[in-house]
Amino acid sequence: MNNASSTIQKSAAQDEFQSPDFYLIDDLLGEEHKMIRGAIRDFVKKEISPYIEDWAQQNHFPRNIVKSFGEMGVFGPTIPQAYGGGGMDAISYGLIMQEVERGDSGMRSTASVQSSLVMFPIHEFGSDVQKEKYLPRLASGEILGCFGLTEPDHGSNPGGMTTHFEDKGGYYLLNGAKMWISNAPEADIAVVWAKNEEGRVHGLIVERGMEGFTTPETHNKWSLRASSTGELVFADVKVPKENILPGRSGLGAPLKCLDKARYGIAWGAVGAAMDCYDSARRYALERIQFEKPIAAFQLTQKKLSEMLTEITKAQLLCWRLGKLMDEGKVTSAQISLAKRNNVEMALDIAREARQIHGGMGITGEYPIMRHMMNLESVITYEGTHDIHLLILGHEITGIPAFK
Ligand code: TGC
Ligand code: FAD
Repeated sequence: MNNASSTIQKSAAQDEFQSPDFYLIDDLLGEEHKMIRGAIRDFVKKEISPYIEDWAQQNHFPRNIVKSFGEMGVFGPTIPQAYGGGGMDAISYGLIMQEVERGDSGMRSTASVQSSLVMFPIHEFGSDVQKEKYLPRLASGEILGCFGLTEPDHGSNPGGMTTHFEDKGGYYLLNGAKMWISNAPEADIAVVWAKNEEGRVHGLIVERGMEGFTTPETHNKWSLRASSTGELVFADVKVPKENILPGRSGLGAPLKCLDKARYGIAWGAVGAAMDCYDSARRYALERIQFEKPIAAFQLTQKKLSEMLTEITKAQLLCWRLGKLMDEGKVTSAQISLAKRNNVEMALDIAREARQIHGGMGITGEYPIMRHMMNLESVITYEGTHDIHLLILGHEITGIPAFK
């Protein structure tokens, strides 16, 4: 495997992560699940943890990680093997997201966009030619994709989008702009959601190099600094007709992709929380104040006990959600509940872990502050915390309170 960090100095910190499993949830997993998780955990320890603080501090997206993720089977784990995917179940996909986000939410962003928001729509709604053309190269990491739904004036309300295309006979003419797009500045292709002349939403595959298509980078982020974020700008882009996704139109198409990605985030957030908890537990046992380890004080034990309780609940939620997904019974509202609960849980744990680390908690010597800042994006993207609450409110009452 390529060393993904040739230009960045290796950090001194050793990754000694040990995963909490208080309710023996491992007993609910198959041997293959544990093998996949172990392989990704080792990969993260060797290829992400030693470098991630420097990547984040330097606002550097390590492009080589894309190829490495492809080699490790991180891209498209649930896509059939015939298209280069892993042909795995939903629990395996979740465990991969958990381990990658344990390393960093920005790294998981790269992976979940490629798998759930680019490969999934091409596999689900694409033509056979599109599947053969793009999926194997996306799976191997030869090319990177991004997903353009959000616009400057339409975030929580993507149905209001103004990006549009006209049928010009031989091609579609695409105009508009997308904002806050993960992977955009580095992406080779973009799955873009735009309205036709009748106002119906369709997915189009736009390739880098098409005239009038640019991807300016978003600067000055305090969050997801190792992930590359940007805009997608379309100025009279001539998109070949064969690049429209023929299988489904309407807002439900991108929202179906979001279900997949939100599922992955529910697992990923557990990874970030476990890393914060593990670091806090170790620090509390080592740090001496008043001639005792701070772990000996009841207030520290309260923090650690509550962290472990919340992680255990979130682990069980993920496992059950994965089972429901594998059985084809999962609902969008169930996914919203898990995404919402687990990201808030991870953010709360990051904040408590920061307290346990005292002043050291604000430095890059420990992963806490990076996770905390990352999670501020995770709690906003893929549907904000409050939008997921309203999705649940809609499910409970039958009344949509969005508008
Ligand atoms: P609404 O009228 O409720 O629905 C429109 C159509 O969509 C259908 N639908 C779904 N279909 C599949 N899966 C779902 N989860 C669905 N939710 C709704 C619905 O049945 C309807 O179908 P039809 O056939 O009747 O037309 O839509 P609305 O406009 O009222 O909006 C509802 C709302 C607010 C929940 C939705 O717009 C929403 O989820 N907003 C949040 C936007 C969001 O999450 N954006 C994410 C952008 S991508 C991103 O953040 C990537 S970050 C990646 C990373 O770096 O990891
Ligand atoms: P707004 O929608 O303007 O919301 C602002 C506030 O108003 C929020 O608190 C929200 O909850 C609240 N609000 C809005 N509507 C209501 C309502 N009806 N009732 C109550 N409260 C409401 N998008 C993509 O398409 N692709 C990507 O790859 C992508 N990557 C991203 C990466 C990062 C780092 C970030 C930060 C965002 C990314 N996004 C992406 C965009 C993300 O999905 C949006 O930021 C998110 O959906 C919220 O939209 P907004 O930022 O415009 O906030």
